Amino acid sequence: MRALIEELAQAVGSSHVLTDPSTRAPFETDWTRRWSAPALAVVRPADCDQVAAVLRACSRHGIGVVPQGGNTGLVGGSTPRAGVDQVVLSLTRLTEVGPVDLAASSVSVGAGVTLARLQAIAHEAGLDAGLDLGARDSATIAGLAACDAGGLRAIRYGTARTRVAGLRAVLSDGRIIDRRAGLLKDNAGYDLPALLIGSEGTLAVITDVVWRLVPRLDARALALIPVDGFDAAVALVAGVRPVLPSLELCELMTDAGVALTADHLAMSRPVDPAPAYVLLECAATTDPLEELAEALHAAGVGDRAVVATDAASHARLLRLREAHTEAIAAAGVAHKIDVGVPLRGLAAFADQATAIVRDAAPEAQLILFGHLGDGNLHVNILGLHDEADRVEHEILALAIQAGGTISAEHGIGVQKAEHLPLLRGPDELRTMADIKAALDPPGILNPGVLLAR
Ligand code: 2HG
Ligand code: ZN
Repeated sequence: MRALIEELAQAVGSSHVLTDPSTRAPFETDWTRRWSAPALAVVRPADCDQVAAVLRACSRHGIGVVPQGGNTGLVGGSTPRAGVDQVVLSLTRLTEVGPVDLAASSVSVGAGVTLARLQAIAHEAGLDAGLDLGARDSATIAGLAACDAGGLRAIRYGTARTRVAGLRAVLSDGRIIDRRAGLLKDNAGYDLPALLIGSEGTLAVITDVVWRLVPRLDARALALIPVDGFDAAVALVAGVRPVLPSLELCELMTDAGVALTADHLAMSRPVDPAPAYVLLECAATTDPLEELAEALHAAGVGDRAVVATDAASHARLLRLREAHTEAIAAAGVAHKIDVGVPLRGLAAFADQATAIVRDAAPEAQLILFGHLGDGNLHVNILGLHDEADRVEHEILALAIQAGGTISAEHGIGVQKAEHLPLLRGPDELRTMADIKAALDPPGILNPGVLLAR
């Protein structure tokens, strides 16, 4: 192993090859604390050429490489796995930012640029990133692209896939795919960048992304609406969505989540307890409040909606939803199951998932929340023990039965690699394995992630 460490030091400089356990530690455990294992080293290249040199060295030595950005993943996809010889390839030093191209409405950024920085760059240019999520201060652009992150505003702007206009990436043998032209129309051959989006670092290492920006909309209105349950929440979406072209956020919370999060934030609860809550935000160039109020009135919920009256109450209500993850993490190490379910089946799914948890672990605490407009539900369970695998399996199977998916935005990672065959048939899995073998012949990129070994 010493030969590899020396080659890595030659590639990136010895101060950027971390071998000491205490300096490696922050890169070896994920945000949830559920996934943790030692790496041989953490390597921190500064640019695309150094990434290629690192990958060539690891290929030669047959050592696994775990690409990592802000380490905000939730499914064990960007930290090492136990029993495998691997290095963590940290991309946080790739922070170059090109000029904003106003005509094309895009900007080229290095892999390690955080979402918050991209948002600030876009804002300065009168634009917006068109993607937003709670981990914005740490989550990095290449990670968002590699995992096809979705977040809070996907109903309007789509997921990361929609935002990526081009990218540059390195294959495990050092070959470079450079599609940074960022053209909207370019159908000359296979869309290799599209293949890398959502590949979770198993096919190539993304080093640069050309990000498509959207107009900045500063006039915003927000309302929190208590509802009688998930069916009522879905009915509310059906009522307001067609008449609210400015709708850009449509979130779902339950009483368990609101109580825990309000407590965690030491915030007084903004509404009386209800089985569920819908949070709606509209954004436009002129104040959309009237449009929102009319839609709520027409949907019959005008009198019970809590409408943000100023910037502070607006931020507080948004924070109540966003801080769910932090509040849950403060309460313990949760089992997180990120599913997508067609909206027509959401309420039945929630009832059945609740029954699964109650029957298997009556003491466990279930918190359901998520992106209602996308049918993307975050099933968080605190206090699962020996029954955890069974519960996870049953809930994933339930999502599939409902016509949904076992991963809506967090990815498959290590957590769900064994479950992927529940959803994708043998022909599709074989095709995925063939693609993996073609792009990563030595199989060193993120071993065990997405495709079980
Ligand atoms: C969110 O929507 C994130 O806040 C995290 O996707 C969800 O903690 C979770 O399960
Ligand atoms: Zn989410």
